Amino acid sequence: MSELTPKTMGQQFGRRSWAEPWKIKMVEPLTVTSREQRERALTEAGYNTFLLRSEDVYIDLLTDSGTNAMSDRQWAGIMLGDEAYAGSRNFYHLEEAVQTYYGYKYMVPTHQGRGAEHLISQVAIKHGQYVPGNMYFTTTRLHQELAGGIFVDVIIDEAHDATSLHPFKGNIDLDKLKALIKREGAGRIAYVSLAGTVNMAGGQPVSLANVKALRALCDQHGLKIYLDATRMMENAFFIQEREAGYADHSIAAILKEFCGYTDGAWMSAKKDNLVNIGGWLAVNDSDLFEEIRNLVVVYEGLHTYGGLAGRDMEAMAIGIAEGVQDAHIRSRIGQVRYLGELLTDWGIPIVLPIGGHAIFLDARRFYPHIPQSEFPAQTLAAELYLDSGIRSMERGVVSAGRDPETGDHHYPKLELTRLTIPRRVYTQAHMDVVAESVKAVYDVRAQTRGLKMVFEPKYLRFFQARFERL
Ligand code: PLI
Repeated sequence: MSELTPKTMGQQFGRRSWAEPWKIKMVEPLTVTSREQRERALTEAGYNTFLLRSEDVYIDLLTDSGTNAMSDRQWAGIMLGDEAYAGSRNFYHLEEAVQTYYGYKYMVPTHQGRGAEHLISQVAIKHGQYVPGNMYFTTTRLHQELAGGIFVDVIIDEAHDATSLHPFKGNIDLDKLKALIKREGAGRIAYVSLAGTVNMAGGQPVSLANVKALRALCDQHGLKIYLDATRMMENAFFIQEREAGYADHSIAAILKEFCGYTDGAWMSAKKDNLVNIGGWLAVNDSDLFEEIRNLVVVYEGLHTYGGLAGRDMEAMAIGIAEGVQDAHIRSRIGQVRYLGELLTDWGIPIVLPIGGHAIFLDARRFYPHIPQSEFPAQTLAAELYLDSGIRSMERGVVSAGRDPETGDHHYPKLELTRLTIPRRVYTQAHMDVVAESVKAVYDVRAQTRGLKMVFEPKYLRFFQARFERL
């Protein structure tokens, strides 16, 4: 494998562009606001981009979750919705798509990813058990903690270093996991919580070699592996690009092989599966599935709709088959890289290697004069919005929340502002506008002051916290 730099990583595209494998059939007008309007909107929103109204936003890079553009096939599928309470034909189509592309035996739909996280945490964690994982995700860790679990980060150290060019920064450090097993005993571990393209690390992938070795270790100790498959199709792209022997394998083949090393998966279909709402939970063990099938009725809906309309399940089944196409993923990640390379060319600090779903601005290096206690990444998200109406998201100390034991802030090493690219929504020209706005904010960085938090909700505070300028 050749050395990775933002430039060499794009070389597999050769001279050929990553142009989108689709054309535009319908458009949605955008609103352009004045600086004055944005000052007012941001103050009303307590300097939290989650509290802005979307009509006050120009280019919305808050998240890639549920913000995808559906295809004409998916919209046609919406008209085929079978809105039966029980046994909708769209459920069977979805079940077949999950079995075909992910390879798991049993599946229930859920209203979105966290519905599935809730179910798997409730059935697979006993109070006081440890849940080792490759870095936390906000909703995942919260559901694990609410089920009585204790999250332990076992990702490789490189993941916490925004500048490390390790090609698989999402990998589990098997020595950290072995040490936990040795210290606590396998019986005190609920399962290994493995995520593809680790969101909080910058969309960084896990290698097939890592999951294979993890499987072997878990088999020695009778441990299960459950996968957060939310962005696993994007993870498969990085394996195809970087892992020896996989260049000629399709994304679909790599996805299925990877999932085959795990015992089940939960999914936020709002990402890779190209829909606006939905999720699922799939496992191979029939006894565990019976428990899940029973619990889904309590929290989501009957096991053949799980909180979704029949039409949503149809769109998801079609989205799974579209999302796994090589040409789709290649242009999706190509667009993310295009933006990232514009920024690195201007010397703007971002997480490298460029990940799957977003560009993560490194707010520590962007604002070295703002201490983490004054929320540099939140500040950067606010400044970007003020400059151009672009909406981004904090992924730093605010997102990390507090330690449930001590009540102190978690101070993560990574203090990031995420520019998340919705799938099939924006054009290359939009990416140029975004890059120019980041540059404008970077040019005046020395004058920028941090924020103080003036309201803090108990759970997942980043969604609703309010701030004021210092
Ligand atoms: O937002 P949900 O409930 O459909 O999915 C939760 C969820 C689980 N795992 C991972 C890796 C996620 O990224 C995730 C949701 N992510 C959001 C909303 C995001 O903006 O990244």
